[in-house]
Amino acid sequence: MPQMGPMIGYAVTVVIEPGNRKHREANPKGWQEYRRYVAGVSGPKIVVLQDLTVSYGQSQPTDSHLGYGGGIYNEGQLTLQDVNLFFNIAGRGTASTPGGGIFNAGTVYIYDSRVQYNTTLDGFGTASAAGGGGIYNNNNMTIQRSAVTDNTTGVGGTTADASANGGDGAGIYNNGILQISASSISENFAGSSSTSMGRGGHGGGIYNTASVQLNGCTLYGNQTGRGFKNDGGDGGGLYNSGMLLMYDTSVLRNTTNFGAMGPTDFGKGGDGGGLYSTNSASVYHSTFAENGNASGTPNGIGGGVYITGSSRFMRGSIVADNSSSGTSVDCYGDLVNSSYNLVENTVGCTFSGTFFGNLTGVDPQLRDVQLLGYYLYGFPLSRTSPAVDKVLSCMSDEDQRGSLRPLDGDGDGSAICDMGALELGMPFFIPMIVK
Ligand SMILES: [Ca+2]
Ligand SMILES: [Ca+2]
Ligand SMILES: [Ca+2]
Repeated sequence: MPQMGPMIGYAVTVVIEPGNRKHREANPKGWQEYRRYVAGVSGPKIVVLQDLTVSYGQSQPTDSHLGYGGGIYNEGQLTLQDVNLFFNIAGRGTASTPGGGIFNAGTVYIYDSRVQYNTTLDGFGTASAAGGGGIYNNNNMTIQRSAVTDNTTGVGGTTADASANGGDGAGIYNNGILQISASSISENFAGSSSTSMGRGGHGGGIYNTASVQLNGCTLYGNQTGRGFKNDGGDGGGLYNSGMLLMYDTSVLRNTTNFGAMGPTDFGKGGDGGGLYSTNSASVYHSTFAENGNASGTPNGIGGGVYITGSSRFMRGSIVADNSSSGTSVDCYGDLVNSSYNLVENTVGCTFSGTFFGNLTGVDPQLRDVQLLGYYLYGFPLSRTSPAVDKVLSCMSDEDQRGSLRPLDGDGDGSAICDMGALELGMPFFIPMIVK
């Protein structure tokens, strides 16, 4: 049996360590026994999983929890520490179910873990594929120092003339309260439509309907689904129809997908290569670069960000070097009370309300993309970048790497915050020695 902690009310703590060789030798069937044990205890549970790989799981619609969560289904309190969730599938037969790697209906803490190569099953008949290829959060979740990469959502059902969409949120589908820090959401691909009239899946990296906060993260190389007879999915990196709070985060090289080009079927290319937001978005000290959107009828708009809705606030951020098949290369929408940003191309993008210190029409001189840590990428600033030492009222005291802000990047003796996710360090002056 797994080692059990003390009983607290109806809660029980279970710690299993399959990475511990002695544990493996003594308990080769520990994981199966744990599953059977947890299933046999009624009521809420507090479970801690350490150093574990959950892989090649597949959930069944006939399970007690309707087949939600290919690898793990949680309705108690669960902590994942150094856990790999690999190659799990949510759904079986004709039922595509949410949460390829994990479905959360309780409280989950994920630390130093990897959620990779998970998927939701394709939709069947007139059904859409379910959301959350890697993770579906329906309640409370915290993710730190982890990677959610290479997950997919399924393709929409094949029955013609139905609205069977590709699954939304290939990396993460959030319908609860989600906080992510120092983590990477990268190279997740949302499902396309099949031969039906459905659209491609929205939100390659993250699809948010409720509340998501990102702090010091990377959204890299995610992609939405293609609409073969309808629209391509919106929001390559992140699709937000709820509340988004973003600090010190790099959103780079995400793309939307194609809409139908005719001659019989037409659909727009996906909008918002990096970010697509239609409700409340507050973005601080973040960088949106080298994202793009795809063509269709009409072409997609907002290569970097597409930002409309009730609240549209951005401060100390960079939106540059993006591309678009349509108009509004970097930014589409109206930014309200937004100051100290650099938007390189402002076609389709306006500032309203009270604003100051924005730079437009200039290149931020981003250096090549760099690996900053565990799956974390970002674009450092060049020494001569106009974004250095420009944010007079700083909203962040650490950059994406956790380096302190502000630093005196231009070496003039006063330390002021930079625009974007990465703060440039102080220049070194080598004294010239003449003999
Ligand atoms: Ca540029
Ligand atoms: Ca600085
Ligand atoms: Ca300075």
